[in-house]
Amino acid sequence: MTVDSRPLTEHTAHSAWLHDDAFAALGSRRVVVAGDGALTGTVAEEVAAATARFGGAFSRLEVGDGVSDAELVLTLSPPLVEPVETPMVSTGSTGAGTADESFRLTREAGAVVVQAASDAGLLHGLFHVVRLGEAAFDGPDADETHAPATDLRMLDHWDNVDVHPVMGQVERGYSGGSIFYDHGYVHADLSRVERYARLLAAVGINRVAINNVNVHTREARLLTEDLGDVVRVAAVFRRWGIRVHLSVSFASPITLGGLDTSDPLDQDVAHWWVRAAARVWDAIPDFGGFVVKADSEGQPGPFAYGRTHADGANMLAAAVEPYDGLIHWRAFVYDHKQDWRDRSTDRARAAYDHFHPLDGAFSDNVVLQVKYGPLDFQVREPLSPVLAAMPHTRVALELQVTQEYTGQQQHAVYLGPQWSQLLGFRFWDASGGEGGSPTVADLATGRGKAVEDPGTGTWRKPAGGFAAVSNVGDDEFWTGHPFAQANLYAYGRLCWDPALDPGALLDEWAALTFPGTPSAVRDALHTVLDRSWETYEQYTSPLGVGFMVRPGHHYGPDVDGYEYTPWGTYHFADRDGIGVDRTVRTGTGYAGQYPAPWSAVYESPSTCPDELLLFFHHVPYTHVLQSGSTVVQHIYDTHFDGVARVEAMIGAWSEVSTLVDPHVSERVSERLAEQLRSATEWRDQVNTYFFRKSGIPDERGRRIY
Ligand code: GCV
Repeated sequence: MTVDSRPLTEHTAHSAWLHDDAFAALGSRRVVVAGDGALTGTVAEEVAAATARFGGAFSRLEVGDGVSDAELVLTLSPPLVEPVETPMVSTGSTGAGTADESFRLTREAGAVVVQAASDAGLLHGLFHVVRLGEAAFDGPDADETHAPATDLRMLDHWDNVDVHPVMGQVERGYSGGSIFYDHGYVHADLSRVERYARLLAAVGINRVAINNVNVHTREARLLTEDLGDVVRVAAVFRRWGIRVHLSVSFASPITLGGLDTSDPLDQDVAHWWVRAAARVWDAIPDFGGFVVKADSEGQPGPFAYGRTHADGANMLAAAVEPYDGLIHWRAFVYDHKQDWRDRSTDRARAAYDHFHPLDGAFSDNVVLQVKYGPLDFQVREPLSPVLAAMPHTRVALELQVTQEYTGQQQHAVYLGPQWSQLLGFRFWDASGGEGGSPTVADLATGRGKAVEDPGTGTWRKPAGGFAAVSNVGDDEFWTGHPFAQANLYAYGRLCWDPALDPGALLDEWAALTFPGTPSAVRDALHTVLDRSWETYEQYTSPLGVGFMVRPGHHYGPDVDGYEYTPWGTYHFADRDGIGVDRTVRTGTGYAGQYPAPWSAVYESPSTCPDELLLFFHHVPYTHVLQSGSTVVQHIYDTHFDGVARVEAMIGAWSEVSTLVDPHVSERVSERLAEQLRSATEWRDQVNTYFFRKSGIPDERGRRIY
């Protein structure tokens, strides 16, 4: 195809967490890079640039050459140091041809050796040293092995090649245009993609799907006649150890191949996919695989032919299997044309109802990609029960870095604490303690303890990994709100190690992004971001009930916006009460999709955690929460408090805003002002709505309209 010759952007992209000064410690040392492999070349280029900038010395040697006076050696095996007694931690390989990405760091009297079995591991080791800064060299003697929790650490882009008439260039994108596409073309200049790939490599991401899961006519052609563009993009990511995936339409044999069916059990259809896969891997030997959104929100799928989702996924899996390819099959399947009058249909039940019966039926190279909650990336939802209900299926946890329902990168909302909480959730233990049962992170990575469930027996899950929707665009700061960079950073780091502390990740991000800034700035960042997820929850929809957003674009409040629509996202507020009865006893039965003890905990309003009460129960406004407050008073209190907290965020930021780059400062201040306006709108609409519905005044007599 032809390429667009217009320049990508008129401005320079922000350095994000790869500020030049973040390389000062490494760049001022005598550094040796030893070994071959393409990514070792990338490591060498990084080191050469840093040492040139900061006055250090760089040499590139063969493995085994003498390195006597080096302060840092980055080398492929065979080892330059004695082997450790304990073997390198296994990554729990998930197949799909991913190299061992682990690395070993030893430090003796200030001399550091990073040693890896693969060049990918060496690249991760390099960025580990960058993150540590001076501490890499100053620390006590050490011998550590670092390995990712999972081989599958993926970002999905919902970018369209063509500008979609409603969703634009990037569906749910809040950061300008696409870094890949511009009005029907792939950018001629992919330098922005190269910078992005470098940023992703520095946080450990190793797979990227480059087009929207809603695959429109134009985007479908990436699989066939426009494959050359994918080849170009893949070449850029390859230099950074990242494999490219494509979202494909299940109807491709019809729309691209001219067949009259895409029935997964039809031989011609299967052959069409075999040939399509052969062409893709012939052009891109390290291609990752396909992502599929089927029978969901209008996307075609196997249901049209009376086939199951296992039939659909396995047919594609067979086509990509010879190349170690993967099929990421999304579990986001529900009826988006339901009748709001019908209270027995519950969208939250849908994924479990569709997929639980298929456990064990999927091929080994199918990864079922499950959104963290049963609805749709709300600020608060319970964990999807599908994660616990498929012992024999590889299940990936899907998160949303792009802030569709969490402030659209106008609001400062640091999602690290939310993800950390989700990853640490234990389906078989409600004590909140360390427990003997696996966490969600264990289920996604296939590591950790085996599950002991009376319903399903004892099992250890095969690894599925992580996927998330990217928040990046061609905006100067990549992410619209400069602080939204912290979300992308935290996502990558949590994929590598789900046990990392989100507060510590914020410090890491800030130190790399704003090196040398006074501690007052870091303190202000914590004041603004540490509790920002909770703050956003306070001034938006209450107690886990969700939505209440403006239909379509999903920004700002509209309490009844989705109440009488076919989308299945209702709050059922009337003059007496609010919430969705999802109990087994009187409701939709959704609570019964959880294993014990959570099925029982969620079933009763007296044990259901306050923050999820309205997700599981319809209760009177006077219902007393575990906190001691009534539901309606809780709504008033949290909404007033949420806005007060945004005011405090603005106060904290204004004290330090002159200490940071004026560019950043100006953008942050502008967004915080919008956050306050929007939070105030949320507060007033939500409080007024419930005051008018219930007739119950605020016990503190604050202004409600
Ligand atoms: C890509 C939500 C979003 C849609 C998105 C969908 C999905 O419904 O609003 O824009 O479509 O999720 O995850 O497929």
